[in-house]
Amino acid sequence: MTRLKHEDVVEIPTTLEDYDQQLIRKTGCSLKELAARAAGFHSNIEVNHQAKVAVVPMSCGQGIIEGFAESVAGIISYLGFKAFTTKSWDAGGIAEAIQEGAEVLFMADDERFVAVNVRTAKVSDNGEATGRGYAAGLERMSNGLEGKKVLVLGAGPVGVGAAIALARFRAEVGVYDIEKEPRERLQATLRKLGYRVTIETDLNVALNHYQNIVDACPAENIILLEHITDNTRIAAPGIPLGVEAAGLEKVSTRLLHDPLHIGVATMMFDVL
Ligand code: 2YG
Repeated sequence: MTRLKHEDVVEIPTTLEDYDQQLIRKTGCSLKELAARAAGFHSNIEVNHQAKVAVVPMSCGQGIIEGFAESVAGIISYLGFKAFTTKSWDAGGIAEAIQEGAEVLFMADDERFVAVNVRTAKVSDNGEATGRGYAAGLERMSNGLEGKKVLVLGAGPVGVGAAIALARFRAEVGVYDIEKEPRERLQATLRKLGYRVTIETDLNVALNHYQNIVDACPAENIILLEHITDNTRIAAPGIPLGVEAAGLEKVSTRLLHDPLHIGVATMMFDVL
């Protein structure tokens, strides 16, 4: 689980418009359209924008990340909802959120980042939602994934969320993880859902073989310039980015990567 830093989030609220324009150029979808699609909405006209959303800072564990709650609220407000960060933290913040009439609460400690709808009891987890949101982004960027091979790097919660969504898009899913156990667990999870997954045991061979990649692992400099072709498309929720600097120029228009946007937006539509 990567812990974001202040510098990862500090500029989010003031760069949302630019971010969205880039996302539209790459996927043909705005953040709102992509997240609604990932959450199973067919068009976002069914959306109740009246939902009041509270983001509650949590001081436990390694503590508050300055700017984190503000960035989460900024993304949710940008989607058209009424979002605010509570003045109090932890239990006081949860009480304040309820007293202010919030229907949805977002909060993150060091283990989980969740959205909960206090009226419907719907819950969305950032890891799974991020994987599903990025899979939807790759599907749009690729104009459909049916029959296409997609490599998932990293079999953690984000990779599992992505693999399930990719299988639902009828992609041919391969998974690589540096450890044997997580990739076999991912394969078993998908098998239970009726999907086949190919386990890749050699990263370099896999990266030379797949053109569509979901980079859901925290490793840096694993996707190299030599692995990138004119048809390579990368959805990279993993932090830090796994594409080496020399490869960025070549893949930039076919690369999705953000610290919070797609995951938070997908969580919001999940709990509506
Ligand atoms: O409330 C706060 O400010 C802190 N308790 C937030 C701590 C968040 C820790 N988790 C992470 O930084 C990431 N797992 C968040 C999601 C990253 C998505 N790619």
